[in-house]
Amino acid sequence: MRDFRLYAITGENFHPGRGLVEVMEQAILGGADILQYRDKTGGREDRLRKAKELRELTRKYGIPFIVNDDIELALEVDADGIHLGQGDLPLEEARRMVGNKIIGISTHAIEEALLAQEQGADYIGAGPVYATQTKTDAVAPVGLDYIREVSKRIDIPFVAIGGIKLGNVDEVIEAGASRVCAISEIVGSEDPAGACRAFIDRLERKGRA
Ligand code: 3NM
Repeated sequence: MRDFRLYAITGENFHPGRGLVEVMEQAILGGADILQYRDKTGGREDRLRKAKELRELTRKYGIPFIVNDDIELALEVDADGIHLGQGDLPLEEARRMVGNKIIGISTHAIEEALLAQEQGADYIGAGPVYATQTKTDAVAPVGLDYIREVSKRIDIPFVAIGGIKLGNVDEVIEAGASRVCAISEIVGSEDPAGACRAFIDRLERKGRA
């Protein structure tokens, strides 16, 4: 898959009164270079409409579009990939369904990361690095040690996630992450484009250091 640096995920609770597409477009304009539609609430019609709108948006900007959990929806809108948690469909089964689309897997321990890699995941999420209010069923924070371990032992791309803010991202990068993901810090910002620019700036500065 094409590499990325800043992974933006939808979180509509964080921007009441502002449109989903408007906020996500701001994130893209600020430098987010992969986008995931994650929605644990909406009904089928609602989800389909939003997924189609985001598919159109990401095509316009030429960035990958990933759907969380719902393989059927991902196929219906021709998303570039699917993101699965540990409790979701087994990776091998998902691979049969999506062919060569991108498959990302959330991991919270090195055994899960190694297994996802072995089974052919295209990338993994590594987290939650810090406590997060965004994912209600998140496991306890795994901390920077997990990022250090994954960066040493895993060869496929990994993205750090969970409680990542502009105030702590430097240490996440220092621990070995070259890709980060944030929900609340991006879509909950008054200025999503500015938040993304600031994340990119940190990633670039650390990359050059
Ligand atoms: N997955 P925020 S943590 C969706 O650890 C998600 O797998 C996680 O939101 C994992 O940036 C998380 O607002 C929530 O903390 C991230």
